[in-house]
Amino acid sequence: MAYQGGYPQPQYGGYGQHPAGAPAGYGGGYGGYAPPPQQPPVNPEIQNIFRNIDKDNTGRINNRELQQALINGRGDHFSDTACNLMISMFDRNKTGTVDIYDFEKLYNYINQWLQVFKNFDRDASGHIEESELTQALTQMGFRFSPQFIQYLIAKNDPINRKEISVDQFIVTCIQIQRFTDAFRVRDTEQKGVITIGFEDFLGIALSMCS
Ligand SMILES: [Ca+2]
Ligand SMILES: [Ca+2]
Repeated sequence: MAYQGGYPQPQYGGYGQHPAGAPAGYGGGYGGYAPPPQQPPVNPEIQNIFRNIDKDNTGRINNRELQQALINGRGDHFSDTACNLMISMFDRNKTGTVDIYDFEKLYNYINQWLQVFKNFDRDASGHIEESELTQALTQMGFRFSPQFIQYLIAKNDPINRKEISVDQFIVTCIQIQRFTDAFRVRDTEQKGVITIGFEDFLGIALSMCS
């Protein structure tokens, strides 16, 4: 599996960890199933936001509730994919929902992405166009060909608006980061080319779909 060109080089630093300009994810969770006994209280402002989003008062926010709360620059709700992906990153007990402690981290993470998006949306159009995406990915340490950038946009943009929305931008960046991580550990000589076994390949691909 050859993957020429796009693969960031070590001199950019931090690549595959948290490329410059992209939020660090995962919030350090994974510790256990319940908040630690000394869990600090959640900021009251975030408690209010949580209560507003948790429409059915279950004390947990699911994909649908998060979708209802997040609107992109086209006035559409964030996609199923985007909300599932972000919830899965902070959902410590793997229920597909987040409690208030998970939500505090998720909320900060989303806000960091919104800030990143705003910084890269140079013309303040509310979308990321080709030149803006090129610049964003370059600053994150990637070197992609114009053709690959066009492919990324076309993949997200079936009606050919030549732009991607904020939720598509977040999903695209997270997926690229994850695949880059998987690639990098196999590219031991850092040549930008790996040989990969079929099951290993399927394992990576399927893990990205879950
Ligand atoms: Ca709920
Ligand atoms: Ca723009």
